[in-house]
Amino acid sequence: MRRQSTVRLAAGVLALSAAACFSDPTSSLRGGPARLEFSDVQATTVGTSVKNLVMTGTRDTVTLNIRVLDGQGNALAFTIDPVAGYASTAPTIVGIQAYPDTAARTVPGNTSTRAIVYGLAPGVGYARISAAGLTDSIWVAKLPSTFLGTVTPAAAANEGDTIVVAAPAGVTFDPANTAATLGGVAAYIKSISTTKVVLYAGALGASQTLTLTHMFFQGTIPLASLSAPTAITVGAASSEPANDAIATAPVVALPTTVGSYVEIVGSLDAADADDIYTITTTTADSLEFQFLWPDASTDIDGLVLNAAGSACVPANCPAAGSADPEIEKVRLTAATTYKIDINLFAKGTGTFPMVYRIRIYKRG
Ligand SMILES: [Ca+2]
Ligand SMILES: [Ca+2]
Repeated sequence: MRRQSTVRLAAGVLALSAAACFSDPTSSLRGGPARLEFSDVQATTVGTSVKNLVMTGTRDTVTLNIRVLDGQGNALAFTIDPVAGYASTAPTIVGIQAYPDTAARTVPGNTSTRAIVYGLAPGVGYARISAAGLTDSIWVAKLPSTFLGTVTPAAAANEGDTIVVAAPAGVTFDPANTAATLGGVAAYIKSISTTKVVLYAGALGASQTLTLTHMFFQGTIPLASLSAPTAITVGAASSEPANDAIATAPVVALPTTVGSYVEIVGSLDAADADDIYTITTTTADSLEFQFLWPDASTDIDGLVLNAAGSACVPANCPAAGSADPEIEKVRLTAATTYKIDINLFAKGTGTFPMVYRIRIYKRG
């Protein structure tokens, strides 16, 4: 036992001696201010670079703890000018100021001080901090809380009208995923790009909120859902009530190139069970009529009729079944007028008035 203790002691002395023989290789880094350290910021990839990002908008202010470190990572005592020590590269978007409670601003020993970073308006900017002869910045993104793009028309539209939604600066749509609702009802999107959505006004009603989903801020920061600050009142289709009768049914121009289509959007309800449109051919065309609506429990029929509305073309009304959607392909005679009747045959459990689309394709 005695021998073992002696061996252990000898080994311990050796280890201590070995440590004392080498100097700390980082000792030259000790002492002078080398960098500023900020807490409560997130390293986030924006574009191709990694920057410090304070996501304000969900949290409008962020308390920032600032330390001055030497090259070895030791916290140094420092002071920071509560006015000159802080600046913003975008004062209308990003603000930064000394922590207002002077007693709580600095810890004993002056090794840490607090500031507040806040967002003022949607956009990006840098909050700049200067202390101990050093200056560093935090990239700040203030997220929008409402959709501040341009909506045309902004306040009133008729059913079936197109509404053009242009994204504001910094916001982009995701063409594969962005969806729109008007008054809580899914809106048909006619076309979409990263900067513009064209949709149809549907869902009759007053003061309806337009909400868009799946957008990005600054290209990479997801925005789940934003609503426009103004509401849109959707009135009856401009073709109503003329479209209730064969004789007064409004004229719809047919597509002129093979593969293209024209689209009609309207709605049906118990008090408005038929919408009728007039088409006139120039040449003998093979046309495909698609009658589309959003509720499988509702039975809507599509009828292609002769000019008098007295007979189906072709006979037996092939798009008047229980299918959803109803599709009819028919070759029409040149220079001839026809009527298209979309009819609410049986209401289901969907939302009424029920918004429908009729697409007329030129197939040959
Ligand atoms: Ca209607
Ligand atoms: Ca009608």
